[in-house]
Amino acid sequence: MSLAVGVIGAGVMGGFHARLFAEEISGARLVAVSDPDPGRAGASAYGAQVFAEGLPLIESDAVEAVLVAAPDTAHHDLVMAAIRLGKPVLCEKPLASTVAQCREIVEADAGRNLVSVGFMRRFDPAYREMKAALDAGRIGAPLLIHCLHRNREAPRWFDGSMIVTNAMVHEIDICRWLLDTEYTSASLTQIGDAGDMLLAELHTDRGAVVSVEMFTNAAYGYHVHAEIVGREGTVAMAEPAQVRLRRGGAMQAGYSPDWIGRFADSYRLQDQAWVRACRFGQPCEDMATARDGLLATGYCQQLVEHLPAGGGPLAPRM
Ligand code: ISE
Repeated sequence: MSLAVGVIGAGVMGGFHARLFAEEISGARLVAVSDPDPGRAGASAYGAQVFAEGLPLIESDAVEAVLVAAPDTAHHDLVMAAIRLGKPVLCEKPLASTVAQCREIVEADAGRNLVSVGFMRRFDPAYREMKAALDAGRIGAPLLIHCLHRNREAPRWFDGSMIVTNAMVHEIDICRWLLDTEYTSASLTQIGDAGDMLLAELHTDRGAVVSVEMFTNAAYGYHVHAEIVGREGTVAMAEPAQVRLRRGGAMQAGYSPDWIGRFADSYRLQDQAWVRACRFGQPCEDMATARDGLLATGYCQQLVEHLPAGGGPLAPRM
């Protein structure tokens, strides 16, 4: 029998996940969508039941598993409700807004493994190939990861810390996963006075360094790139565009306007892996756990605290 999934939140992310469960993910069916805006909920529901709020959706007997794509501040209560009812929950990042809230979730989930966090880059074919090359020893010991993360335009509601908590959090998670490491210190340079460019250098407990250029108003498109430099070689992402347009003496490759275009396959593969794990009761290898969500929120909080001083020590907050 297929897994009955309810999606909480019908904004850009919730709407996208709802479509995946309704149309693309095998072994799943979309049975409910909730959003305070009935028009938005209806448009993402594909005929499934519509709720105005997330809690009744979680409590509904028709819902077996829950995807949370509600505003960040609502994550904690919704995830805790799903744990209380013993329902698997895949929560968009961040797991919760504060370290204390994440810790509460980790404790409630201990030994049950009901909680997954949507760090979808772990399912991106390019990152996975880079990790496979690294783990197979093809580039020798890793020394440095160069990361670049550019958004076309920062949303109007981005505050000074969201360049870290909303955007750079992906590099924090994916580089921990790639290198199987924890961070020990950071140096941070804010470039310009618009608060939209940050250069971070993160040191790890295995000696490798992670450098991240974050630019949230890059104008030309959405662009994420990474290269791992090892002792015996490097492995880097190819530019993601699938085609090249040649015309008038020039060659062009397009960038998608946002992360949904660039990471559509990652979301699909992540949601598929989650559904498979829920249906067959197996742990989903590579999926970020509640503990990974706690660690990511903890590092972000420390980085935000270090922003004014330009850096400082980091430690995994458990
Ligand atoms: C956004 O919230 C995401 O999660 C995207 O994956 C990320 O690349 C972007 O910078 C964030 O604003």
